[in-house]
Parts: sequence; structure tokens; C-alpha cells
Amino acid sequence: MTTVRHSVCALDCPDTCSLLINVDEAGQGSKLRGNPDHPVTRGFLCGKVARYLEREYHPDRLLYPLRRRGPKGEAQAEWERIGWNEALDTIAAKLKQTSDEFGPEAILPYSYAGTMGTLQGSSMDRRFFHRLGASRLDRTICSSTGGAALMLSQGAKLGMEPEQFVHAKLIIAWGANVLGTNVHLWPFIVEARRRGAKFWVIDPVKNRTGRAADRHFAVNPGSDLALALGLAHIILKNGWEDRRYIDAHTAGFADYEKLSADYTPDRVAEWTGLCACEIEEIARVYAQTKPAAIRLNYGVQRSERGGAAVRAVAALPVLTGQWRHEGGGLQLSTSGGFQFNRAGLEQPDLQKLSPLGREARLINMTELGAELLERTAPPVKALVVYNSNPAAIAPNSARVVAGLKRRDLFTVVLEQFLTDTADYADIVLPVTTFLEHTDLYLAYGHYYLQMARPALPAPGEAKSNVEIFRLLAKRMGFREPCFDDSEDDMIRQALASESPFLEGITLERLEREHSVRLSISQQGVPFLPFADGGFATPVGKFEFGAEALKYAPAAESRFGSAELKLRFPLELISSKNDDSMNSTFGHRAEVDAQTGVAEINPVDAAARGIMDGDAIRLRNDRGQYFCRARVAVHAKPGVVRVPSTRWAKTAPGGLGVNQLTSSRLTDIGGGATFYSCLVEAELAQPTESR
Ligand SMILES: Nc1nc2c(c(=O)[nH]1)N[C@H]1C(S)=C(S)[C@@H](COP(=O)(O)OP(=O)(O)OC[C@H]3O[C@@H](n4cnc5c(=O)[nH]c(N)nc54)[C@H](O)[C@@H]3O)O[C@H]1N2
Ligand SMILES: Nc1nc2c(c(=O)[nH]1)N[C@H]1C(S)=C(S)[C@@H](COP(=O)(O)OP(=O)(O)OC[C@H]3O[C@@H](n4cnc5c(=O)[nH]c(N)nc54)[C@H](O)[C@@H]3O)O[C@H]1N2
Ligand code: SF4
Ligand SMILES: [Mo]
Repeated sequence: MTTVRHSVCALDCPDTCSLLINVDEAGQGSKLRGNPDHPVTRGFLCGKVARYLEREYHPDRLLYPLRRRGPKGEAQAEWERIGWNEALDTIAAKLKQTSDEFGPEAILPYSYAGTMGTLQGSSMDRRFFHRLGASRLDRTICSSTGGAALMLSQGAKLGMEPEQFVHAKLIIAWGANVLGTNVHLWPFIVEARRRGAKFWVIDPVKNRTGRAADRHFAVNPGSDLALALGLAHIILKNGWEDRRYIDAHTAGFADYEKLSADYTPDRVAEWTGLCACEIEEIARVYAQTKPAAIRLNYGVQRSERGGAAVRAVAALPVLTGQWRHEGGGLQLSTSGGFQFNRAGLEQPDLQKLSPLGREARLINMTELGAELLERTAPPVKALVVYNSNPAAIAPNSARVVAGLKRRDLFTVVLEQFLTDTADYADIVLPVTTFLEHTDLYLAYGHYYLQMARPALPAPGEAKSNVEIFRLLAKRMGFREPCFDDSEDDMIRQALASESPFLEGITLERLEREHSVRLSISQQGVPFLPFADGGFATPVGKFEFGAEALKYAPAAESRFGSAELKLRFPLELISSKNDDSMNSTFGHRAEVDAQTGVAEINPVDAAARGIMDGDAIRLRNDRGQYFCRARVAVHAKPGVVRVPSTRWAKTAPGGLGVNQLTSSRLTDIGGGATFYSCLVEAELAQPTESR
């Protein structure tokens, strides 16, 4: 008999879908689909996860612990299968030795959101590393800049509910590839349009979403700060602002008004590449259409002034009082609604019991290459990677790889597949997928909290991250009771929070209902986070923060360093591939085909003798990337777009696109600047794939 089980998609996506899967008596899964009863999933999945069972049952899934035999970095390295006892003993002995010899901070955990599960991502693992006294990781690779911006301006990472978008009469996707990266917002946009709403896109690239929009505004990369201030300039000049809302709920307005006075349409036109008339039009329509919604996504903050840009965009619904209306406001993230008891889950106080006896140093994950190659006192001598594939996805990857190749670095990788990073491991541990373990899920694109139980049995000897760190803790001799906690214990601890948003939500209720709307408003009443102020900054008001908002072009941009611009005249945007998820589907051949291209404008292609389909090379001082040219107007002149990312090992020469990107940090939040990157393109045959 086939039963239908519930699960949750754990991939790093705002939609956090509720899944249904058919499971037969032997535990074999079939027919994965979106839960029709979930208010945001609405019965469909994205293309990449609709086929997730292909990955689940893939012959290359890791099933047993492995020890390296060959040299580091060889994709075809010989691996020796070992037992769990031997693997865990080896790791524990090596971590002890490292800690004794160099101090515990010589150990570095490296993880991100390979699973968004709260337990598999930030519970037992954190306890383990805190108790060790290992270096702490500053998880900056994705959203820390935008997050810091929202915290400074709004005091909370809260935004519109997706359900409210249907009420908007104008929706602007601002650096947000909704159809590619957030497809469950789309039905709400479709419904809004059916009711007469306009849908506009602000993006240097006319991607899938831009092509489906009523209007597309091709801004220069990194110029959003200037654009947002330019819109404010026009709105204020015409008196279209909402004075009542500003007076009641904001701080620093006078300085902001003064600053925006400098951002005249003509100047902003120059910086953004839009014409002054377009800027005037956006300002007028946005200010005069109530309600208007902005879907801002993380594309905008991946450049040097990305934090200021997010703050300036977030100021627009405040300036115009859009927040007062159902269907008005902005969504960048909803994750601030999920106010778990983090201290209970992660137990940072365990650091006091470590040999260090204090809080450990913080290492920025975006700077992994330099950290592995240059850090001293102590150097990083042991690296434990899980939920991430830094050899492919971290910027300036030539440096990352050089670090991973160090023979004196002991590297453990917890993985489902032999990724680029696993190729540099000393020990690889096989882990479960989200279909195989228990977890608790927040979301960053809606307000439903979900729990999933294992729907399928773990294959081979795969174990979950939680289980592995629990076993390692025993091996290290850690006796604190928190290392005995079960998954259910930890879910209860996470929910034991003072937050009113979690009121009435228990493990038992999650078990029954699978998905529970946070207690953000009464049943049937829309959640309007800032309709009546309610900003959570120290002063309780929206902080315009004018002192931090002055526009300056990024060093690596068309208005940046003249010397660089001369040698590398094209701006590279290596934004998300529509049909994969970072490097997670790197084993799929079609992902290589999709990501192995560079979209280049006909003007730029012609100037270089490049024709559609030609083998080309993108290069700068950091590295090179071989791919095929797709000559198309999708990328505006001066911009090259590479859909990202893939496994580097299946790319020509074993070189991924992050050979080109820089590890320079953003203005706030210590974030990565993937989209501030200058390159040159030229005809070139790819070198052999390794
Ligand atoms: N299909 C798919 N979905 C995904 C992912 C994936 O890899 N594939 N990844 C997931 C992850 S980890 C994340 S963080 C989210 C990210 O979701 P998004 O933020 O939507 O994705 P990005 O591709 O980073 O950027 C969105 C858009 O920003 C544009 N952009 C780049 N620079 C600028 C700029 O300076 N100004 C403006 N206005 N726009 C700019 C890009 O051209 C791109 O179209 O998506 C998640 N969902
Ligand atoms: N050029 C360029 N680089 C980028 C970006 C870009 O847009 N352009 N985007 C950046 C962004 S926004 C992000 S978020 C990062 C994403 O980078 P990563 O967080 O590294 O994401 P993935 O590449 O998808 O790798 C996640 C890995 O986690 C593994 N995994 C999944 N579940 C589990 C589990 O339960 N346990 C363990 N141990 N492993 C698991 C998967 O098998 C997969 O190999 O990439 C960044 N890099
Ligand atoms: S990746 Fe996103 S859209 Fe696709 S199934 Fe998972 S949560 Fe849903
Ligand atoms: Mo991300």
C-alpha cells in the first residue's frame, strides 16, 4: 500500500515549500509534489525539485564514510571506504591534537544553507563547536548585507506577506528574479495583474522575470542607491510623500530630505543608465499608486554599496506611506518572524567550558581563501564543512582552492555527493537529505513554520548532521546533557521563546498540522507589519540613516577604477541559474549546459568578434572562466551575465565562475560582493576538463 507523507523542501529558497510524497511499503518514494493545501506552495513545485527523487536515488549518492588515498583535489581520487567508528575516532583524535597543539580556534566550521533546516543547520553542530572553542563563522555569503540594512532601518527582518501581493496595483521586482528564484510569489503577482496591477522590473539583466513584465528598467549594476535617492528626490519635490506617516514613524527625515536634494533626475540618469524621463515616471507612478509593493531580493545587496542600496530602497514605502495599505510595502525577507530561542538551540555559553574559556574569534566565510592562506595566531589547521560547497561557491576561488590544497590542513566534509569541496577532504561523511531526517523550517518568503519527519529511509550508512555532531561530541568526551538532546528536545527548545509570534505553536501542533502560520495576526486578518509604525529600531522608528546613504560607484564597476575599467571593461553578474540551486544540482549534466554560458550584448560581442555559440573566455586578474557566448539583448551593454553556479570540476579546466569574483566585502554586514566584478571577454578554446 502506498502512503502519502508530508515533507518540506529544505533548499535555500524563499518559498520553503510544503511537499507530499508517495511512499510504498518497502519505503521507496515516488511522485513528489507540492502540497495543494499549503497557502503559498499551492500544489506546485519548481522544476528543479519536482525531480528531486532523481537526486535522492542517484547512483553517486554517498553511502559510506570515505578516507582519502590519492592527492587532494583529484576528482578521481581513490577513496577508501571506512567504518563509522574509524571515521569518528580519526576526526576526534585529529581535532583534539589540533586543539592541543594550536589552540581550539585553529578549528574552523564552515557551513551555510545547503539545508535550511534549523536543526541540521544550527543546533548540535553549534553546540559541538562552541564546546570545542573552535573559531566562529560569520555567515556572510548570501544575505548578511541586506539583513544588516533591514535591521538598521526597520529594526526587523520583516516584510509583506506573499498573500498580500494580490492587493497591490503596482508591483516592482527590484533585483528580484521572481520566476527563477521565488516562483511561489508568481501566482500572487498573476492574480494582482488579473485585477489590473502593473508589474515592473528593475534589473541590469532582462531575465525570465523581466521578459514577463510590463516594463523592464535596465539599471547599471550597483546603481540602485542612486536610483532610490533619485526617486525620493522627485517624490519630495512634488509633495507626494506621506507627511503624516513620516512624522509619526520615522527618524532622520530632515537629513534624508537634504541628501536626496542632490539626486536630480539628470545626475541619477547618468549613474543608472536610465533616462531622466524613466526615473520621473517610476517616481510618479510608484508614489501615486496605492497600494504598491516592492519585491526586493538579494541581487541588489551583492555589491560594494549594497547595504546602503537596500536601506534606500526600504525608505521608499516609508516615504510614501505604502506600508499603511493592504498590498503595500516591501518584502526582502520574512525570516525575522521566526524568533526561535537561538541561545537554547546553539548554547553559545558552552564556549566558557572550552579550553579557550571565552568567546572564540569570528571568521568571515566570504574571505575563506585568505583565511586559509594567511591567518595566523593560530592558523586554520582543521576545517569541517557541511551544508556548503565553498570550493565552488565562495568568491575568489583560486585562493580558496589553494587553501584547501594545503597538505597540513585536515579537512572533513559532510556531504550527499562528492562535490568540489569533498575532493579536498581527508574524510568524507555521508549525510541524509531533507527527505530522510527530522527538521524545523523557518522561511524567508512567507510566515509559515513547518516541521518534517523522515519520509524515506536513509540509504547506506548515511547519518544526519545532528546525529554526526552528537556522536562526535561523545568521542570528544563532552558530558554536558545538551549533547544527549534528541531532535524533538531541540524543537521544543527552539519553540520555547518569549516571542508572541510563536505563541500557541508546539511540537504536537506541528506534528498534526505540518505547517502553522506564525501568530502574526488574528485568523483571517492580514499581517501589515508597519501599517502603524511598529519599527523595532532602538528609537522605535524607521531610521532613514542619511549619513550612510551617499552614492559612490563600486571600484569594480563602469564608473569605478579607470585602470581596471580599461583592462576589464565588462561588468559580470553571475546571478542565480533558473533551473538549479547554487551548486546543489552540480551532478546534473543539463546544469553544466545552462551555466556554461555567458549572456553578452550584441554590441559588446561584435566589438570582440564574438558570435553566438562561440567558445569564449572571461578573465580578470583573479582568474578565468571558459564558456559559450550567448549573444542576446538580455544583458545590457557593458554587462555579462553567467547563470550560476555549477560544480567547478565539470567546467572546462576545472574552473568555476568564482575564479573571477572578488572577496571584497560590502559596506555593512560583511557580505560578499559577487556582482561587483569586472572582466574582459574574448574568443578562446576551453582547456581540457580535468
Ligand atoms: N532557481 C534558483 N533559485 C534560487 C537559487 C538558485 O541558485 N537558483 N538560489 C537561492 C538563493 S541562495 C538566494 S540568496 C536567492 C536569491 O534570489 P535573487 O536575489 O532573486 O537572485 P539573484 O540571482 O542573486 O539576483 C536577482 C537579480 O538581481 C539582479 N541584479 C544583480 N545586480 C544588480 C544590481 O546592482 N541592481 C539590481 N537592481 N539588480 C541586480 C540580477 O540580474 C538578478 O536578476 O535565490 C534562491 N533561489
Ligand atoms: N558567483 C556566484 N557565487 C555565489 C552566488 C552567486 O549568485 N554567484 N550566490 C551565493 C549565495 S547567495 C549562496 S547562499 C551560496 C550558496 O552556496 P552553498 O551554501 O555552498 O550552497 P550549494 O552550492 O547549494 O551547496 C550546498 C551543499 O550542501 C549539501 N547539503 C544539503 N543538505 C545537507 C545536509 O543536511 N547536510 C550536509 N552536511 N550537507 C547538505 C548539498 O549536497 C550541497 O552540496 O553561494 C554563493 N555563491
Ligand atoms: S526550491 Fe524553492 S520553489 Fe523549489 S520546491 Fe524548494 S522551496 Fe519550493
Ligand atoms: Mo543565497
